Parts: sequence; structure tokens; C-alpha cells
Amino acid sequence: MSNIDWSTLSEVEKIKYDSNYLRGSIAEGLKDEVTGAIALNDRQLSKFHGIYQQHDRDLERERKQQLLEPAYSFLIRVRMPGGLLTPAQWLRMDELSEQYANGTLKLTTRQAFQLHGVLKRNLKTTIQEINHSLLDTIAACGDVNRNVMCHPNPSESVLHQQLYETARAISEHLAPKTSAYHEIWLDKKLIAGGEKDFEPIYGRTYLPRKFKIGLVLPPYNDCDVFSQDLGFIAIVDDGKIAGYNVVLGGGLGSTFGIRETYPRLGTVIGYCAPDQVIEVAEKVVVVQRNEGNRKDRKLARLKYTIDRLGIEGFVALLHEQLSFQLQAARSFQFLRNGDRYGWRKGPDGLWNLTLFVEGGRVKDRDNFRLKSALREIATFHDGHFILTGNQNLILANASPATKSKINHLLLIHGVKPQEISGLRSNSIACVALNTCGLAFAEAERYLPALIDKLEVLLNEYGLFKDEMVIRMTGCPNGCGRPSLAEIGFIGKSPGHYNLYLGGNFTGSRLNALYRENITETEILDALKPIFADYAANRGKGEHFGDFVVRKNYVKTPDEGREFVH
Ligand code: SRM
Ligand code: SF4
Repeated sequence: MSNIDWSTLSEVEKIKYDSNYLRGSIAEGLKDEVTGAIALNDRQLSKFHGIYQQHDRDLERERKQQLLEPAYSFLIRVRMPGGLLTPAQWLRMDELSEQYANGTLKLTTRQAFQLHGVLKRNLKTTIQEINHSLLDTIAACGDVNRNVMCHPNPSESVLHQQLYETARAISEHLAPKTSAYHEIWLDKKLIAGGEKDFEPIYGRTYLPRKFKIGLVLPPYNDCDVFSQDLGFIAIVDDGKIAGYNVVLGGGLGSTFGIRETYPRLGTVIGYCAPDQVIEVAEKVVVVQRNEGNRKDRKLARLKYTIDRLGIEGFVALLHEQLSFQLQAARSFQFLRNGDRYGWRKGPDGLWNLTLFVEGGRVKDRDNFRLKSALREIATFHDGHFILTGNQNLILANASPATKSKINHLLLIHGVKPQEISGLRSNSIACVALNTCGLAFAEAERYLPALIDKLEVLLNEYGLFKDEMVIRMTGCPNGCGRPSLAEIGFIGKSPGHYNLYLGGNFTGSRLNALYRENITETEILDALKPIFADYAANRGKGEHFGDFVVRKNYVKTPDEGREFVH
């Protein structure tokens, strides 16, 4: 019997504590054929296994009227550090999406896959198949370290491989060690009572909240390093990674009406050598495990721990854990975030094609048969598939012969290198409706149509090719990282959005609220005169986000705590 006073802790803490290292009653619940759902407590635990229970929100009302339970299904998130997978793995994921999910593959903002619409009766088989293809879903969600992101493009640096291997090593090191996943999903032998299980880093109640890590290689901030709980900025000397600046306490989620919640940019706290990265990652996790808020989940992320203790206070605790002192941070410069499209030849002579995937949704649409094209390409591609942190895809490390075959295949499936506006090519939309249970408004299903209308305005002012970062989410949780966008939208209610302006092109400034709770017509009316002003009065090379700040359309917050929802 524990003498823990549970009244001082959030409910989820007890669920984790009682779960026998993430087992709960998940295995039993899967066998219950009466409902398409799993037990309430298991919904929390299943996240650690990479699974979310959802229901089709488009069918909510109809099902209620018919006195039916909601149309339950599950989201499965596949963890892939650095977003890298083989063509064979792509093919398998494609097959599983057709066989057990809704026929689409979702490329996420954290370089992972999601399958949506998997029914309870197919969960186990789908997860087993994912594991057979040497991918897994453990720790894709839950109060643990999530998919580790890293700079995705081998053509931009010989150092991509080193960065990728570091991301993988961190991911392995921080993966939960419980055997619950293998027992429940892969039918591995049960450890009697689970008493031999042990989580050397996390302990029995894991972290107070989710934890995210990303690595970037300047001048590209393509993983939005300042949005990560823990970021590493590679510092290159003489063509080699000499070490990493350490960035702490980024996070973008907030809740309307709760002022104590806010997006926060990570703070650069120092520098470490490449062989110290794992220790830094582990010890930051340990300090957050010990100090994070376990009473109020809304205030449990690392960013709030840091603001409560003060950055110096947190770093002092970190240094108590580390076997070395961090050195002074080194200088670095970012030129942009987002991805760069088209074919690029890598330093190894191999070719890399970055493809824009709108909303990260891989599917066939009329004559634009992206999913079919990629399926065929996966049968002969001699390199890798790499998911970017911006919901896009890189067909990586292709030989010259494969490059021509890829071009041919894309063309016959209607995936033509088309003229995409600078706005669309820098767009991100979170999933939102119809699967996300937290969405107040559309995002993925609506942003493309809004961009169509904004493009008309941009064309009018000769701005069609100008790159601008635009991001939309269906709620303030921040899954599409909208608070870093030059033009950000956060859903308030169906058809209504808050409009934020003034993030910058390098992803290192929070934006600020410009208009609250507005409709599409109001959005277009609000942006039209600013586009006109920008076209007429911008400085040379001045990005849109910098322009709106210089012209006082908004005053961006100096720190997260000042962010107004
Ligand atoms: Fe997220 C919750 C989708 C990246 C902040 N996120 C959710 C859930 C699971 C809704 C839920 O809890 O029921 C969404 C599932 C929707 C669906 O139907 O698929 C969801 N998040 C996503 C994805 C798929 C968005 C996308 O369109 O790509 C991204 C999956 C990433 C991955 O592969 O792991 C995704 N989520 C993010 C990011 C961006 C990032 O990590 O770079 C953020 C902001 C950064 C951060 O964490 O601060 C983010 N998601 C959240 C939050 C707010 C956390 C907070 O601190 O307040 C929630 C809600 C929560 O945790 O309670 C959330
Ligand atoms: Fe859902 Fe909100 Fe995340 Fe969008 S931002 S996927 S609406 S939780």
C-alpha cells in the first residue's frame, strides 16, 4: 500500500501508478465485443502504446439520434525517429492503411505516420503488422518522450546521417522499458504480475506530461527547435558537428480562458559535446520527472516547470544531475523554417526529392493520385522515404536511374511539379475534424480552400511566389505550431478563428493576436489591406512577419507569459 496522498495529484497519476507499468485492463478490453470502445482508464494508458480512441465527429448527431454509441475507432501513431523508413516499410504502411484504416496515410508535424479509423477488433493485428515491418508505436504518445525529430534532408548536408543517428539513439535511450507493449500487442510471454518491470528513467508514474525533442542543423530550423521541450542546435566546425546548443522549455499548447497557459519558446541554456547529448536528454527528463506539476495537467509541461523555477533554477538542478557542466552557448543563425521543394543532389551524388503533401494527407484525389504513385515508387526506390516535420515527404537517396523512374511515375499519376504559391508551400494544418476530439473548428479540411482565396489576393498584389508561413489549427493545443506562423489561425468555433500575425520566417518569434473569432469573409477583409501595404512598402527581402511587426499591426510578446489567446 502506498501512502501517497492522491488528492494532491491529477487523476492520470493514479491511473499510471495503478497500471502495472502501462498494462491496465487494455488486454481484457480488446476482447470485449459489446462496445467499440475501451475502458476510460485504458484510454489514458493506450496513448503510451501509440493509440488514441476517437469517434467520427461528423456522425456524432446522427448516431445520438439513433441511440447508438459514437462511431468509435482508433488512431494509431507510428514512431519513427527522424521520419526515416525504407520503401518496404512505406509499402506495408500503405497496405495497412487500406486494409484496416480509412485508406489514407497522415504524415504528422513530428515526422511520424498516423492511421485513422482503425476499429477495435483490428487494433492488435494492425499493431502486430506494424511491428513485423520493424516499426513500432510505443511512446508515440503518452507522458513520455515522443518521436524524436531531426533535420530531414540528406541533400542539404553530409551531416544528416550523423544527426539522424543521434535522434535514433536518444529515442532508444528514452523509450519506456516496460514489457507491457510486447505482452499486449505482440503476445510475448507475460512477466508474472509484471513485478520485474522497472523504468530506470521514468519510474512508475512516468513523466507529468508529454515530452518532445528535436534536433536541427542551421541555417534550417525545419523542426521548429524553439517549440520543443528539449532542442539541440548542431554547431558545425570544419564540416563536422562539434557539439550542440541546448534549448529548453519550448511548447505551444494553451487553453482558451486559462491565462496561466501559454505557448513558450525554448531558451538556449548552453552547449554540449556530441557524446554528451544522451546524458543531457536523460537528465533534463529526470529533472522534469522530479519537478513537473503532477496536480494540474494543464500546467505540467516542462515550459511551466521552467517558468516556475526560473531558468537559472532549472539549470542548477540539471547541473546537479549532470556529470559535467554545460559550456557557454555558441552562435548560430537560422535562415528559415519549413521545407525546400524539388530535386536536390546530395553530397554523395544521390538525389532527394521533397514533395509538398497538403495537410500531410497521402491519398488519391481525382487525377492527383499521390498515394498510388508513392505505392509504385516504393516497389523500385533504392533509397529511403523521409517524413519532414512539416507534414511533407522526401524521396531520399535515389540513384540517377531511379530519379528518372520516379519522375515518370509521378507524371503518369498526375503529380506534376505544379506552381504552388509561396503561401501554400509553407502551410501546415492540423488534423482537427472529423477525427480530433478536441477540435472546435476545421483545419486540414478547410485551410486549402482558404488558401485558394488568399491566393487570389496575393496574385492581385504580385505576391503569389512570396514565401509566407501560414498555419491553422482547430483548437489552441498547437499541433500545427500556429503560434510560430507569420499568419496563424486557431479555431474558436465552427467557421470562426482567431487570427495571429507576426511570427517570423525562422520560427524564432511568437506571433500575436490580431483579430478574434472571425469568419472567412472577415479574414479576407483583414488580410487584404495588409497584403497591399506589404506589396507596396516592404523593405528589400523583408518577410511578411517582420513587416507586420515593423508596421505595428501587432506587438509580439517578449515571452510566452505575455501571449494573449
Ligand atoms: Fe497534437 C493532442 C494531433 C503535433 C500539441 N494532437 C493531440 C490529439 C492526439 C488529440 C487528443 O489528445 O485527443 C490530436 C489527434 C488528432 C487526430 O485525429 O489525428 C493531435 N498533434 C497531432 C498531429 C497529428 C497534428 C498533425 O496534423 O500533424 C501531430 C502529431 C505529432 C506526432 O507525430 O507525434 C501533433 N501536438 C503536436 C504539436 C507540434 C509538435 O509537436 O511539433 C504540438 C505543439 C507542441 C507542443 O507539444 O507544445 C501538439 N497535441 C498537442 C496538445 C497540447 C499539449 C499542451 O502542452 O498543452 C494536445 C492536447 C493534450 O496533450 O492534452 C494534443
Ligand atoms: Fe486537434 Fe487541436 Fe491538435 Fe488540431 S490542434 S489536432 S484540433 S488537438
